[in-house]
Amino acid sequence: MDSETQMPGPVCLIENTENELTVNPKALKILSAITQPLVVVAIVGLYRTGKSYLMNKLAGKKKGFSLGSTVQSHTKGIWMWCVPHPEKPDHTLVLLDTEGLGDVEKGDNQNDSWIFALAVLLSSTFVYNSMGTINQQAMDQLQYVTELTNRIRAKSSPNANEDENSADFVSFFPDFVWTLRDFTLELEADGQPISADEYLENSLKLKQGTNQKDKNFNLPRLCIRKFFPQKKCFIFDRPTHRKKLGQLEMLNDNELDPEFNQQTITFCSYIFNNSKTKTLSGGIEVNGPRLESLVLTYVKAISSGDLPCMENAVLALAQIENSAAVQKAIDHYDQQMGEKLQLPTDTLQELLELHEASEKEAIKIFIKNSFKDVDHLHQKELAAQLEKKRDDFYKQNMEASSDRCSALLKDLFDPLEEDIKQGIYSKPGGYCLFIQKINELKKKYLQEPRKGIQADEVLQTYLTSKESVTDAILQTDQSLTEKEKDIEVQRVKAESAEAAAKKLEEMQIKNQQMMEQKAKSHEEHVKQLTEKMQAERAQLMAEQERTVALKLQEQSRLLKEGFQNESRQLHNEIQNLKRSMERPKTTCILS
Ligand SMILES: Nc1nc2c(ncn2[C@@H]2O[C@H](COP(=O)(O)OP(=O)(O)O)[C@@H](O)[C@H]2O)c(=O)[nH]1
Ligand SMILES: [Mg+2]
Repeated sequence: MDSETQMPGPVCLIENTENELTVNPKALKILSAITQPLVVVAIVGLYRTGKSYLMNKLAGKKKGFSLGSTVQSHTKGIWMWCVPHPEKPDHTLVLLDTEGLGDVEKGDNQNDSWIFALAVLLSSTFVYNSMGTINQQAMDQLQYVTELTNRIRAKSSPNANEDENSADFVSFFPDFVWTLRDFTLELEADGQPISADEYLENSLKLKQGTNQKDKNFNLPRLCIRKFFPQKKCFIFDRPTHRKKLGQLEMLNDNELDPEFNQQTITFCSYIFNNSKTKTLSGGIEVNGPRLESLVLTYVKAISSGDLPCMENAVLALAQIENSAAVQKAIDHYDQQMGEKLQLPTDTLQELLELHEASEKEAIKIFIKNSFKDVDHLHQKELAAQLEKKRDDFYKQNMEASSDRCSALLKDLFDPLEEDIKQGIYSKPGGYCLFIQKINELKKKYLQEPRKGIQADEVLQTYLTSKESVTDAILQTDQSLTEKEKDIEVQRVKAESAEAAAKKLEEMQIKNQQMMEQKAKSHEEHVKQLTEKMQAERAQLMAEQERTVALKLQEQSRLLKEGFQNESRQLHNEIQNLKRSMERPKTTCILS
């Protein structure tokens, strides 16, 4: 993180008032300046359970997120603090603290579940914090998790015959960490010591039974298991004597319970070393501007009464970045051509080769900077702009050549024209002298370098315009017989017909070259796009394989616990996923 984006303390990112969610532009501005990939850790849970205190530990600071807040005294919503990542160089750690999440049972604020959903959507590690043991009350608080399916959509248009299933979410849901504060139990099961993770695993076991009570018991557990296959649990002792808890911020580590200190260190080092970079479908790593766009898209959807949709958010992001990618590619093309092109070029080939090389680099830049370019619309836009630029250069090249040749002709032939006016050639033998002079000047003209592709054409046009003058000199030359004059007239005619045919042929060749170039451009676009699509497909397969593997684990666990129905449901999801992986890859059509 650059020094100018170093944040002295947290700012509110999303404000949660009674009726609406609003995004804080100041926080967005901070995000927009962070170019590094982000690791986003969000914490959620009931108020006054030590969330902010723990987040300050992750920030490595004693103070930051304010502690002991009551619901009234602080802006409710999501607070953000971006700090340099302590373990991953060139990464920024974004801490998201939620403020004022109420008691689920009171159900007094609709927006609380949106804050919960947003914390899930925006983070790469999602910390659920609660006091004491994992008892029914803690589970009940997790009602927000069971609501997630009604709060979030993964795809904008789920397959008609498949209900949206948890598999669609799982690949892009954050890893789940449960922190248990003031934990007083011994970690053991059947008299054997167990790890915190095993304790969590056991707490999430389902109950056999079909009555409402069992269903209520099972639902949040099943949801956590389905949504968050990647789970971790940390327990914490009470940090200090009850009386000192109020001034925890003032205390030095050596005044805290050593167990608690150790547990905090273990937790922080797990987060620093294992929390992943926030990544979107397609392996897109989230940096500051991208997180900014996600926040805006999600909050806008919620505010307008829609469900925030993960796929749409990625598409909205792609829209912004792909337009910028087209511009970046075009800028590069312009810069290359500006640097290397000197008009007029000697041949059309020279111009086209330069275009081809610059275009190739431009396409590369576009491909590198774009993603999810639906129907290749942006690439087509790039192709159209490059084609227009090539045609413009073609025209400019002709004009530059014409201008240069006309100026040259004027320099060379002006004295001759003056002589004609003076009547120098209007005498016996004058025609022969005139033709000699013309040939001499033509030779000089042809010897001049860098006349460009219009050299012949401009000369020919000039000579044609002088045909009547030539004829007049010929006819007035009394040293020639009528027969000789006739022969000469025929010769001049043949010469001009030959020149006209040559001009036509040259034009055809130019057209042919331009057509070939067009085909080559298309080929280059398709070639680079195909490579990218293959890479993207491999990425997608890897993501899906990861999901299938996690789902299979969960399925076998459910089976072991004797939950055939739930296991079958998961089995179906896995089959759907596998089927979708077999679908033939979309072909690359770019016209
Ligand atoms: N009992 C207990 N209190 C804590 C713990 N961590 C922080 N506190 C204190 O609990 C109060 C609320 O902490 P805070 O971090 O603001 O909780 P939040 O509302 O969940 O963010 C403060 O007075 C803290 O000093 C803990 O692990 N156990
Ligand atoms: Mg707090």
